[in-house]
Amino acid sequence: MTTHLQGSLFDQTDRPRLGPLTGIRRTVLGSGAWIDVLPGWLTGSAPLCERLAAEVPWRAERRTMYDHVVDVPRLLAFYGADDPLPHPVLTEARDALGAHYGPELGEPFATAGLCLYRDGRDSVAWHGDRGGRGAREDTMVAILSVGTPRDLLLRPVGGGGTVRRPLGHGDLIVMGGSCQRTWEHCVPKSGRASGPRVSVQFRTRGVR
Ligand SMILES: O=C(O)CCC(=O)C(=O)O
Repeated sequence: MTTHLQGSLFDQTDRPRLGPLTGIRRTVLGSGAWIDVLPGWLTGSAPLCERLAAEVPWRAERRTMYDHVVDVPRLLAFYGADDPLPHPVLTEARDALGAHYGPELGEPFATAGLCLYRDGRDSVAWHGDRGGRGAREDTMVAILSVGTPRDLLLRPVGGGGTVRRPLGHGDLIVMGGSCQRTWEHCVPKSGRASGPRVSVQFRTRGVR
């Protein structure tokens, strides 16, 4: 049984629940960048995704491209360090990540950015999280994905092979080291994905 099939079966349980972080596996990407991946960290992802999609105060993202301001095809919400998160399991996730990565990261995860990909037509283009300190300093961005899996692609800035990770059903990925400066990532449109996916990105203070 593939990890993702297992993930989708455990996905339906009512109460979202986090597992231990002990099974997380690191892949060194190069140029000081790495990713840690833990499939199915959270069980009960499907009802959590439904609840977040329905209850979070989503807003459309607009971005200037050339001379035009255009809609980015996905919805967003941002929770600052002092804002209560929209579900207790997200607070639990942020704190568990902070405890696990604290010694290496040197500071806690503080903020949560949420993105709703309503269906396979929603996407985000190639970018690094280089707002604020992310432009100059190594950091970590931890992403918990619930709902229908979508591919997250990573490639080195300036060209090179692409790494593809399908993420949904409670999967965790942590992008670390220089990843936001020396690599970029995107979620391309998908003809296959039909259901919604919510991505929850935990970042340190001053990184966007
Ligand atoms: O959907 C994702 O997991 C990636 C989100 C992302 O790259 C971003 O919002 O910066």
